[in-house]
Amino acid sequence: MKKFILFLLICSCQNRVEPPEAYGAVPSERQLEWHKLKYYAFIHFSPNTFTNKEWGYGDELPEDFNPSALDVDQWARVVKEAGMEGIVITAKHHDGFALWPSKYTEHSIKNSPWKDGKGDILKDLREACDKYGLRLGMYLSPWDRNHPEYGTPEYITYFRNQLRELLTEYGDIYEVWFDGANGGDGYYGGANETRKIDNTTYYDWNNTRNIVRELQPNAVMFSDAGPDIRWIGNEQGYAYDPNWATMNGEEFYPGMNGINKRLGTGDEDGNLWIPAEVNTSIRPGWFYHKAEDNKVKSLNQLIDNWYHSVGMNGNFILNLPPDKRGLIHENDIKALQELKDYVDKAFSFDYTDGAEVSASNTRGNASEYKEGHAIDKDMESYWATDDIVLDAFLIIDFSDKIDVNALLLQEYIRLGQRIKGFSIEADVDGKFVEVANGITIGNRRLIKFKKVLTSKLKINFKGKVSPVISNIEVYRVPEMIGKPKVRRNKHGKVTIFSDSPDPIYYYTTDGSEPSLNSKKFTKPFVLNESGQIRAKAYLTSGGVASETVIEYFDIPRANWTITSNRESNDYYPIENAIDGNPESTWFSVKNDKIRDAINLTLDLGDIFPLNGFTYLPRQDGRNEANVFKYKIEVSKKGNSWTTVLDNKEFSNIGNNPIQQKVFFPKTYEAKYFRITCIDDLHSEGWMNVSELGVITK
Ligand code: FUL
Repeated sequence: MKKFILFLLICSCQNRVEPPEAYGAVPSERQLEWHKLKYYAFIHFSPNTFTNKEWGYGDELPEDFNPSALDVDQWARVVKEAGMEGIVITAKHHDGFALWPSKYTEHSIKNSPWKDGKGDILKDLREACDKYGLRLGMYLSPWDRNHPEYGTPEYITYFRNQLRELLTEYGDIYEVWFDGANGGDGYYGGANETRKIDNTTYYDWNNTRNIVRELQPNAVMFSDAGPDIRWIGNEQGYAYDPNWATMNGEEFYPGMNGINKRLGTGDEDGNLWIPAEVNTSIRPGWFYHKAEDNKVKSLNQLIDNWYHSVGMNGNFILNLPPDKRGLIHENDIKALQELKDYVDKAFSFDYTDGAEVSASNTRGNASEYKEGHAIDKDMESYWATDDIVLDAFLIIDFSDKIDVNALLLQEYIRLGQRIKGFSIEADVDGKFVEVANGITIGNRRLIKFKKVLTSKLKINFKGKVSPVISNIEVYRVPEMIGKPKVRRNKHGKVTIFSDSPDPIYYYTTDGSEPSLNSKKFTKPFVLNESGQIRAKAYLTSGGVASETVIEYFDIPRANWTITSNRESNDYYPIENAIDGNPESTWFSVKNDKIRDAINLTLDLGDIFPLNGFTYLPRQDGRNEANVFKYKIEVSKKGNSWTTVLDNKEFSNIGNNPIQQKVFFPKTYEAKYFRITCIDDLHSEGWMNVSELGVITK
């Protein structure tokens, strides 16, 4: 009998076709758990919420933190109802204020008026997360503008003590968020000075990370350089193709400059698995500002973020900043629900259900690797080819003709990220016609293409090694048309355009809602005064309308002249700063030896009542030469100058380079406006401006 069993065992071993070997770096079990998530919330809440700042200086008083109706149960309910799976909270942001009664500092809610200092937001949030079945993550800012010892070894002990509190007192933590920012100056216990640290050594990351491993072995650690998940390199919520989950991690450290683009793509064949988390805020800023109540991301925008995060080999962390009441604002809730409705509707019916699938090759002709596994919804089963077959295709046959316009592709990432190149073809009148293509897939890739009526889709894969596909889904998602862009050039000419395929545009200038009865945009027109343009795009093919875009243009710029005390870089003329085109930028020459701060002076051609200004830094994904510290002066005649603002900072302009809109404390009548760059972001002695404007209304 024993011999017979042995014989059977040998036979079955011989018949067994070995699975493909893993390729390159592969995810850890904790990363695989994280890859099962898609979408979760970020909460930015601190004294900044009350002082209207993005980066607190560290001198805010605990009394400043005084929410009138704080209700973390509301946060968790909103998050759950939005279809999100967890919450990462700024337990401590750069201002050093702790949202829990930390033993190690007085700069915490224990000295705030909220609940007479007896409350603990993290404890309440833990309970709320448990109630709604959400995960909880902690953001603990390494940079601390409040702590007197920041910059010395003592602060590292303090930082680690706080980390231990967060990881031992609040249950299971799924993610720890370490930010890379260090803007230099701060309160630092009253020192009011600049403290720069060496990002490569100061935090002794290996030992700091060990604390997380020891206390919360399942938690993933985020930073702009991993070790478990990485930043995507922008704060607009966009991953692009290619997006490799691999990186040569040792070449990076948190807070390293000039790596944003590389973080965006990852490193093909990088030796560590460090996939991307895609972050953005539902509003322009990370903290709540009343002035942004009407700037909540539109449904179109959020859908675009969805395809470029969840659909681009990343997870999506969307920030919902509680307001001064301590509640997630109604406008934010509305936008979240609209996105939820779209996602539920768009991906409710998968056309691979009931479809037949065939493949150009199946590994060893073995049933465990057959093509059916690519549509069986079991993420642990997969279709694989023989080792020597790197190019392969699948055909999905729906038997009837159907309208489709989106596809989900997933690699079996336990065996690495193997595919570099894919295309999708649809059978149109008996011939396969390409409808979309791309480079990387990874854990999850959603591809949206123009609607096609077809009974068969063919998906071609190009592997770096043999492809291994765990899942494919096919959808017909609602058609959308993106918001148009409205621009006015220096001479007052207004253009309306967009990236959408076949739009027509209608617009108004009187504040009314555009419709098919409004003026149709056919060619650029002139707007020679300040005014508002509202525009909407429509799909020519079928009535679908975009959301309305509202652009306000201040006084015309035709008579403006602009000068600087620093020469311009040859390729980036100074006129770029006022040409109305955010894609063109002025760069001064770079010279860190000249100690004079660089300035730009606008001659507005006439005297105007100035209430503020706008500054847009370069928009090309880099941040060198962005103005960080600045001074504003105005003048009536150009000989004597009045200082309006001095030594101010554009907080977070490195990571979130959106338009900075700054109001003056009062109105100044002036013909001349001057901005001086006291310090650029990396103190390299240069300056850039994509657009500079004044606010007269
Ligand atoms: C950045 C920080 O400086 C911002 O304030 C915000 O917390 C964002 C998520 O990360 O780098």
